[in-house]
Amino acid sequence: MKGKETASVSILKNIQEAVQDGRPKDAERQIGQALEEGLPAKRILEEALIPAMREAGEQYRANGSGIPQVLAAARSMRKGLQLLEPYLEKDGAQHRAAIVLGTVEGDLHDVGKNLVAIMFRSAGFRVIDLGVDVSEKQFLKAVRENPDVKLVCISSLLTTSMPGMRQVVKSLRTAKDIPPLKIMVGGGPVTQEFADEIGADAYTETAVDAAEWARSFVL
Ligand code: B12
Repeated sequence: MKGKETASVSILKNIQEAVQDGRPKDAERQIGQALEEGLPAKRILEEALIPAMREAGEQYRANGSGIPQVLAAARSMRKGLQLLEPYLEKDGAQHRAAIVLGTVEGDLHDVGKNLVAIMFRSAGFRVIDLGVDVSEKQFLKAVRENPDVKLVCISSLLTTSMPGMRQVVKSLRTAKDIPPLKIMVGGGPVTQEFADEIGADAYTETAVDAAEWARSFVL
């Protein structure tokens, strides 16, 4: 039993390194092996993929690595998420409600948003992912076209795209033809104070907590 756990820890470490160093093919192979050996997808996500991206981010921030490395890590992360997604979704219940999700206008960061999408799908929500660089108009259009939307999730990784987030919240709150819905915000520079200030219903630091919150507060 102890030997098996040691092997799991070692394969998780290998996956983390492959993602962090931007080796998507290697990451893919290792994740396939881990799944075959029975490691739960959630554990691979939480103990290898998320720490890998966090570490790649730290290295970038400390200026130890350049944009090509960060992009290679983000690509490996995306590949890994694609592989895990069907396994994470299997654990989900039937659809609870729909959520609209997007990274706000001017912002192209999508790794965190994609994680939020996966966590919501695995919690049983139907996710309408609008992608990145999503304008206020696109958010409103998606809500109008999908009457079962109960929650709008907005991601921002840049301080310069945070005013756009404020604007989306304001429009969703004031548009006369949009019924009351919950709004959740998140991403690196976003804080609870900022969420309160712009009138969002919720902020959480991680994608895992976001889905937990929605499970409790959204039908
Ligand atoms: C990868 C990356 C990139 C990649 C993006 C690739 C991609 N497809 O996403 C590239 C190279 C393209 C890039 C470009 C830029 N980047 Co950049 N980038 C990063 C980096 C290194 C990692 C981000 C990441 O993926 N993190 C991993 C994920 C898992 O974490 P996360 O996104 O924070 O998400 C978690 C939570 O925040 C939360 N969450 C996220 N969204 C949401 C939404 C909701 C509703 C909820 C509840 C929760 C939630 O859940 C996730 C995990 O549980 C960060 C540094 C860092 N440490 O964050 C800089 C960083 C975000 N970038 C930065 C900058 C400045 C830029 C550029 C302007 C650089 C430039 N001069 O060109 C451009 C902007 C391009 C644009 N218009 O968007 C700055 C932002 C500074 C600021 N506060 O404004 C950072 C912080 C780096 C730094 N320290 O300078 N970047």
